[in-house]
Amino acid sequence: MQTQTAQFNRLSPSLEQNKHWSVAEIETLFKLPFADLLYRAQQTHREHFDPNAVQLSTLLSIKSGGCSEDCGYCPQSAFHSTGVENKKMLDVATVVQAARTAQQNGAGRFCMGAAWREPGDEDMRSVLEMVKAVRDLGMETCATLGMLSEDHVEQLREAGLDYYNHNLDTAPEFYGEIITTRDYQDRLDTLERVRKAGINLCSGGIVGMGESLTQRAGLIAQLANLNPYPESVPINNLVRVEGTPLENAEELDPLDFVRTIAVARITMPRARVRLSAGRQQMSDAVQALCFLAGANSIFYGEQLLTTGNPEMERDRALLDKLGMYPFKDTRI
Ligand code: SAM
Ligand code: DTB
Ligand code: SF4
Repeated sequence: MQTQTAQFNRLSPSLEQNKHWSVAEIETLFKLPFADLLYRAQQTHREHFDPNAVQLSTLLSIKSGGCSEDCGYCPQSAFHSTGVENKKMLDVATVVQAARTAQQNGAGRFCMGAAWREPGDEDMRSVLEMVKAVRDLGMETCATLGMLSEDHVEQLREAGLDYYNHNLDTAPEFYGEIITTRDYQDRLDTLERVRKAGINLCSGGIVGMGESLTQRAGLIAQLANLNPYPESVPINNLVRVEGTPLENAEELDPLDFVRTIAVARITMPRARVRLSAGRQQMSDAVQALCFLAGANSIFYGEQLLTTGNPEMERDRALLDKLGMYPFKDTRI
């Protein structure tokens, strides 16, 4: 696989004034004839990006299981019996070795995830060391640690964290049916603190949790109307894990997943839209449609946090088959 360095997307979304999107306008996009929607998404995509370049992020769970939040989709919540053990945090050397391996395999960004409602001060000390060490390898760094205080945001900024992932997950109207241990405003507050500190935002959501089309449009409206909208937008297809309240959620029509990607691309033209969880269950054809709809980032590596992801061989073969190549963002 060849690597292409940044020639496109030189401008951060923060340099442009957001258009305000109503939920109704976004719902209208969702209802466009499929070909019209994809054509519009592809046009938008080509205005801002090399359409054949895809950004590769590798995830590592640095602290798994036993989380005190009750997120209905999540195998790591202590409220659900999923067989995921409550493990202690990985040590710094193990994390750096995993990052080195990810880099050798072609990933440009390394994302460290922890099953926390929020990190404690002691946890932060190790996380900061990890961020600095991974950054020293020359990789982009991302962390997802739950809610953050201003102090913790500041420490991450000083350590040089490039991206903070914190998802809105779904529309405000549906949120209470999925999570009861924190509210939507808590999530928005953390995003605001991260944004203020100048750390790039990675924020998206999950589809296929039984939300209505209006609620799916409501999630996209929340993200697109953040001013500025996130630099990185992961769109996850629910991974239905046995033992979670959503284990029997009705499977989303794959074409509706593709539509969600297209609508994210149109409403957040300069964001990196990530085709995130749920790829293992997706055919190559559906993934190709997602790329056509404007997805230009994937999680790369055999494991997400606790569930599987396509093998790297399969991903390399897919990209080759589509004439696509990894893209490395330059540090903003
Ligand atoms: N605990 C932190 C938090 O919730 O922000 C960080 C880790 S948490 C696992 C990160 C994200 O993973 C969640 O916000 C959710 O969007 C996604 N996620 C978790 N379980 C999932 C599942 N079963 N299917 C799809 N996405 C999932
Ligand atoms: C995101 O939006 N998706 C990733 C990452 N951010 C942290 C997590 C997906 C988790 C899927 C379930 C699991 O593997 O536990
Ligand atoms: Fe905890 Fe994050 Fe899972 Fe929610 S999504 S239970 S906060 S690890």
